[in-house]
Amino acid sequence: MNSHRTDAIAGALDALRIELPSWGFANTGTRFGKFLQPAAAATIAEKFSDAGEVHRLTGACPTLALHVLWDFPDGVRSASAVRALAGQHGVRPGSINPNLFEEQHYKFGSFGNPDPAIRARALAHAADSVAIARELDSRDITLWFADGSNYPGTANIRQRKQWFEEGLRNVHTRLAPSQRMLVEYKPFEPAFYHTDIADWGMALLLARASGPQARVLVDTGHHYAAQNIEQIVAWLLAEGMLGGFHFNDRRYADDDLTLGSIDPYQVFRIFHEIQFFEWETGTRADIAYMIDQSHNLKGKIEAMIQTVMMAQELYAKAALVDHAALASAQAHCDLVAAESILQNAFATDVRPAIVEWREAHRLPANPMAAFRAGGYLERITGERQHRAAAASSYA
Ligand code: RM4
Ligand code: MN
Ligand code: MN
Repeated sequence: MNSHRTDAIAGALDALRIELPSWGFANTGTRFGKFLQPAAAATIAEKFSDAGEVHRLTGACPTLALHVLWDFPDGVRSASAVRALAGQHGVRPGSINPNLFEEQHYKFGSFGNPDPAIRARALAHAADSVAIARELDSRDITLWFADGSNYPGTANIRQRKQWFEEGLRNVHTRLAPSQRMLVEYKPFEPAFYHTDIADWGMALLLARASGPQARVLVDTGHHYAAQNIEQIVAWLLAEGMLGGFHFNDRRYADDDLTLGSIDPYQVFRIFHEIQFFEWETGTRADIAYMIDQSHNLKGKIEAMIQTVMMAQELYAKAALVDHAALASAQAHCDLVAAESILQNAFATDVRPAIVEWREAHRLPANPMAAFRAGGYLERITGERQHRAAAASSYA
């Protein structure tokens, strides 16, 4: 590979930062059961420690996404303890995720609940989440809602849309000028007839209605089969409304499989749209990349390292697209040339260039092998296994 191409890869990798999810290190399961792992993290300290290990090996994960209900048992009063842990493990607090779906009172929804007292509770929780984020200098509040209905006729869809607009506008008024709120969408589950924020168009309208610091969050798993996610990404970029991603892969629905495990070409195409936009506009897209996976079968830390390595590989491949040649082929409707530019970039083995980048940054050439040889897993297994069965939350 010539130096122009290795430089393009190094530049891309320097810019790619991937946030880890605190819930990805804890015991989780499916609706049907949980298979507990002796090394799973049960405390916020252990989650920071595991995230610190992933960052130490990959150099790409300086922040940890936090879930308010699971990681801040005393709400904003837990923030100082979290800040101390962050300092200790070299990983900063990342996005703050309110939990508006797990408690009993959210049975019929949160921001869209017909009961005004429950809507007020949901707003108070969202306000607490913003306060936590301010306290920790976290930039993004990530809002995902389980709200929806299971049976036709049981919910007033237009009324609920209005409640969502009011609620999100209210959250927006609490943001500091440097903060953002990211609105996530999901077509179904846990509600199976309608979801209040079902797709990117609804999330976009709600984000626009909320205020200038709101953006849309694209969870790669939250799409119908065969949906063209990179087109959604391109439109959101063009509208200046793409705020972030939740990385995972899907075969059927919200499977939360490892990124790129099913369709790496799709992830490549998403990264290509982002880098093409950046080349065309001469600006950097301000996008928060986060992982949203909680593995039940794979080792949790290994699955995170695997995801980061896959994201780096696909991002590096996208950096090899010759944008000027692509623009020219598109302008001349040279379909085969244009398509081949993408295919050739995707087919390039970028791993040697990534190893060079790692070595230049004094990182292990193979983070997964380094993890397996490093003894961290054995140490935490010894420390944690005695109470693994006792400790388990949703995530
Ligand atoms: C949802 C969505 C959210 C995540 C919850 C637990 O499907 O992806 O981002 O926080 O799951
Ligand atoms: Mn998500
Ligand atoms: Mn999801």
